[in-house]
Amino acid sequence: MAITTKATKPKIVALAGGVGGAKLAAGLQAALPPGSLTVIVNTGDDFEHWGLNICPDLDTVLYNLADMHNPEMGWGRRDERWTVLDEVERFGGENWFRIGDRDLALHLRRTEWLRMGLSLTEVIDRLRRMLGIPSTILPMCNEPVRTLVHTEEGDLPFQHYFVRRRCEPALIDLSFVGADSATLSPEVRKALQSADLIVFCPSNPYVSIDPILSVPGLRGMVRQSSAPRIAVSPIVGGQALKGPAAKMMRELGEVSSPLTVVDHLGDVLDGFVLDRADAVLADAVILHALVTGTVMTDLPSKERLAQEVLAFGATLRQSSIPAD
Ligand code: FO1
Repeated sequence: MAITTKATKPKIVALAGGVGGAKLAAGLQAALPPGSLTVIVNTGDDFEHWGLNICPDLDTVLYNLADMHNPEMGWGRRDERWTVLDEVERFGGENWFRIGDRDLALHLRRTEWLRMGLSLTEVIDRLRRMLGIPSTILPMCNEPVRTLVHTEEGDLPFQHYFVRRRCEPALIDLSFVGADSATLSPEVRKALQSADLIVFCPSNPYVSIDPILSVPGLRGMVRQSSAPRIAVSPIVGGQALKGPAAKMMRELGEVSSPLTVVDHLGDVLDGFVLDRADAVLADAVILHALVTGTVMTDLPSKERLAQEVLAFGATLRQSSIPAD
């Protein structure tokens, strides 16, 4: 089955977290027929702040798929204003985590709906419909799972490590608090069951992808899926394009290389996409490999990479069908 044209309606599932994940998700949405894409999003970064439920990775995907994102920061809204943040600061409130005025409106509504008893899946679906997004966006689970960063300076909740401490404390390990009690939502289960292709977006393997795979049953479903599973490297030329993935690899005693990502996720993958800057490593990838430009600077470059990933997926799908 071809999974590259807009004429058919394939079911593509993307696993995403962070800015790189949201960028490829936007490219996939642009490359596919409306309704073909489901993005399963990391919620390990979520926390409570100013009494509100904050879901940074879900919101980054929402804003990117609605083309409302701030392209400079990668997170938050375009044309943002910061009046409330300044006033909260005036009254002695915390200002290290910057919630803009427009972004605040989404946080107020989400928190209100969650307090009314809606699940996070229902809340995100309401928001994406209101934003006119044709793709399905699913939190990895409805229960709270919180990434706790074990550092040489002690344990830090994720946003305290990431934003407040700017990822400075050296990483020792990570845990996903609450993952043991999380469950696969019917929506995530159905999406994975019916997937024609599973794409691991170029997201940090430790703090964006691992929390998703920590939801009991999810890794097993990906592993047993008959759909090709492809990851796009978040490491280009030894560096993460954004975020602390390369620094984390070094602190964990690994080399900051796409091959480290392959080692880390290899058991759930069939194919791996490397940037041209890392072409010399392609032969060392133990999976099917595609070398192409993976740096996404605007919508055309996101869509072009998405099309290449979809075409790569189609070749893997064909090669897994036994010949008559
Ligand atoms: N990242 C920052 O580096 N500084 C911030 O003040 C900040 C605020 C923020 C507010 C809402 C939101 O949805 C995301 C925000 N982010 C901020 C991004 C976020 O911390 C990270 O991108 C993710 O958690 C990592 O994937």
